[in-house]
Amino acid sequence: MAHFPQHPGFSSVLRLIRLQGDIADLEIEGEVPKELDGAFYRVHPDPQFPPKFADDQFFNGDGMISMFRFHNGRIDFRQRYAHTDKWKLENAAGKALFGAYRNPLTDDEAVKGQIRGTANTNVLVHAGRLFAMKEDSPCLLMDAETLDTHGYTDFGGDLDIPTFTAHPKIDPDTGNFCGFGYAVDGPLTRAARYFEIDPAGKVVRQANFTVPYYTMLHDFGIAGDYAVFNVSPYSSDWSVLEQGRPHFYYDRALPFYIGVMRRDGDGSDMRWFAHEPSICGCHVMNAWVDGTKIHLDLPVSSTGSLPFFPEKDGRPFNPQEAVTILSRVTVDLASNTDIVESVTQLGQAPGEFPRIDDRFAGKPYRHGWQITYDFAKPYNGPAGPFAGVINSITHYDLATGKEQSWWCGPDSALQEPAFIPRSAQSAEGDGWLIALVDNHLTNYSDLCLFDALDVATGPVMRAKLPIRLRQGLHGNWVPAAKLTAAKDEAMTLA
Ligand code: V55
Ligand code: FE
Repeated sequence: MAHFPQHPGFSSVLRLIRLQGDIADLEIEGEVPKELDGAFYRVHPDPQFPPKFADDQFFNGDGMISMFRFHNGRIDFRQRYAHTDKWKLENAAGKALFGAYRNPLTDDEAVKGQIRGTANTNVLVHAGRLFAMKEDSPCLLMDAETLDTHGYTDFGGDLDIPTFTAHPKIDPDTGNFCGFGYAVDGPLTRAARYFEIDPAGKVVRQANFTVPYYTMLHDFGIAGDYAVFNVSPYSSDWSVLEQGRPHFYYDRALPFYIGVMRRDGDGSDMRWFAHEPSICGCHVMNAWVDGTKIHLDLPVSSTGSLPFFPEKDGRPFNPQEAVTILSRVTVDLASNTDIVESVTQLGQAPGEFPRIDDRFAGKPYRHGWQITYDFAKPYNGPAGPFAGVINSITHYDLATGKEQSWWCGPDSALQEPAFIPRSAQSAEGDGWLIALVDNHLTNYSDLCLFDALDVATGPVMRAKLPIRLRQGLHGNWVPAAKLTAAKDEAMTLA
């Protein structure tokens, strides 16, 4: 008999799903473009068992992976749990054994030393496998078609670090998976490693570096030959874990840093550019090289935007200061001071979950999209975390400065979009945007397609699910060529 916590983190809008299954040929409103052959994967946290602590964090839930397979003008849906080591151990015990988010001190004695990962943050196909990713643990490999779990990998022993990234960038020229791990010398350590994994699954580059202070190194950018990291003041220390407080606190006394290093080096060239007073960035839209300058485009706020991680000095969460605005942070490699050159506002509509046409990762680019928050719009659904403001999708034309938005209506909320090119050769931005729209009144989700350069018109197709998916994190579109080609040379499993 499962008794989940009776508070807004687990009930109402955030009620758990825990449903694994298949639906062949989803009901469609409009038309599924015939040429669309591939799959959209996304993930949400969905605790398998009632958590050990009633105040368990959203980020601590077990990863539930959804696949929408597009082919021949139809869409098939599949949903499975990522069978992490944690999921399997708890499944066998019939209850939660691991404790609080990123706090190994709260785990049952029986699971001490086991991999704590939940694979709940991002999913992407590379080298013929679905990578299910969480930044505190290694890469979990799953079957891209069946969603069966193979298990954690260290890439044939080549990647000997305990953590992986949930925000890789695929180099559009080499096809390399570019990523990093942080806290690689153990929890709360400043040691980090950059790496690249080629399209066959071989680790081809590794470079060690040290972050200026322990931080949530959640996302990064590639900019041509460089890797670019943003260090924002989410930090922690052992006293926090010993006292059972949330893993991260927001320390306004710490500077904001941009780190730049060559992707083909050993990390010893890493240069940190500081900015004070600090700002906070989380997800990266893109980065690119402009002569001696590097631009990193990302939504930033003047304090941390995650309300469940407290301010270190105890002050209450300030929603105004936490609003994130798309901005451009510029550093100059020719400068002889280690100071960020400028932070300029790029967008008007506040938002997060930035996306681009991924064929332009690390290059000069024109088009970006985000979920945006239109605070002026009404909301009819039940109250709760995330409810009411995750209500619009905005296209940012960075060449003209124009923005256009679509509001999902008073009953619904949005999940992170992804871009699908019309064809491999089509121009930047020519294609579709794909995103889940969750209706909080009917409790159904629609997977929607938009004309990516005309989002204001609204969905051109809706695939209708008979359930509402839980608010999720990240996902990606994978063209069929990558699903089938990769299968032939699937990497050696650990
Ligand atoms: C984030 C999300 C995480 C996590 C650390 O959005 C940072 C930021 C879903 O899990 O573990
Ligand atoms: Fe993220």
